[in-house]
Amino acid sequence: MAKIISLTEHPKGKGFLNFPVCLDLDNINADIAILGVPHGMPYDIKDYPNDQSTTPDLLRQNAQDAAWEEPRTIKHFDWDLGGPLLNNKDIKIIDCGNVTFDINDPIEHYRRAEKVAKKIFSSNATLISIGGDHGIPIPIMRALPDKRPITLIQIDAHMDWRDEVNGIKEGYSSPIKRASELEFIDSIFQIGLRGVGSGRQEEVEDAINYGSNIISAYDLHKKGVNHILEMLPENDLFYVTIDADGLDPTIMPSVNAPTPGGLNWTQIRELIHGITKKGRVLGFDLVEISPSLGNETMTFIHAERLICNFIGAMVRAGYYN
Ligand SMILES: [Mn+2]
Repeated sequence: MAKIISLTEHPKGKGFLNFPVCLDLDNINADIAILGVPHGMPYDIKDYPNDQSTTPDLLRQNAQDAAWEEPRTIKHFDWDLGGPLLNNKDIKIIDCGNVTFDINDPIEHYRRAEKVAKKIFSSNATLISIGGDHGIPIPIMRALPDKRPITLIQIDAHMDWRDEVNGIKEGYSSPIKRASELEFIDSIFQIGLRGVGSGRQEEVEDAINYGSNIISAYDLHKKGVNHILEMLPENDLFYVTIDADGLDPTIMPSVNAPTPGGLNWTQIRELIHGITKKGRVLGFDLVEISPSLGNETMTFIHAERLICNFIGAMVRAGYYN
C-alpha cells in the first residue's frame, strides 16, 4: 500500500508551531494531533489539487514565521488566553503531516483521511484538521467515534447542503448534507450563513426538515454570541467545522466566495471559547483558504490565532487533566 502520510519539508523540519512531527500513526501518544488534509473531491479534474491544497504547508510556514524565536508563541503570555498557550501544563501536541493523494485513484485520499482520522480519534487525541476545501470534513466526520451522539457546529457563509454537484456527492457543497446522514450526529448548528450561494430553496427546506439550527450571520450580529452559545446542548460531544468564508472577508480575505457581513475576530474567539466550555470538542477543521487569491498573510494570521485559541481553550477547559 502506498504511504499514507507525508510531510512537506519545513525549514526547521518541524510541524505546526514547531510541535514534533509524528508519522507513526499506530503509536500516537498525544493530547492533540494536527493533520493536513490538502485534497477534497473537486467538481473538475483540473482541481486535483486545487488552490486550497497548498494551505496546510503554507499555514505551517506562516505560523512558523510568527513563532520566530522558537518558543514565543508557545511560551509567552497570550492575551487571547490569559497565559501561555498550554497554561504551563504538560500537554503533548503532534503534527501528523499531510494525507497524500493517489494520482491513480481519485478517492483514495478520502479513504486515507478516514483511516488516519480513525486512528487519531481512537487514540483519544483531539484532531485539528487543516484543509483543503470543504469536502475534507466528509471522511473526517465518518471517522468520529459512533458510540454517543455528537453535535455538529458549522461556521460558514454557506449551507453546504447540496446532495450532489455534477454527480459528485462528497465535494465542498455537500459536507453538512453528508453529516446529516450520519446516525451519530444528532444535531446540527449552522452559524454565519449569509449572502447568495447559501443553498437553493430546496437545500434550505431540506435543512429545515432535518431540524438544523440555522443561525444567519445577521442573527448572530443582532442577538450576540452568548445567545447562540445558550442554544447549544450542555455536556455534549462536539465536532466543529470552520469554513474560512464564515468569517468576515476583512479578516479572512483569501477565500473563493468572500461575502460581506461575516463573523468578526472577537465573535469567532468568543464562540471558540464558549463551545469548548460547553462540552468536549472531539475535533475541528479549518477549510477553504485559497492562498493565491491574495491577502493570504492576513488570512493566515487569523487562521493561526484561531487554532491557538482553540488549543488554549481546550487546555483550560480541562480536557487533558
Ligand atoms: Mn463551506
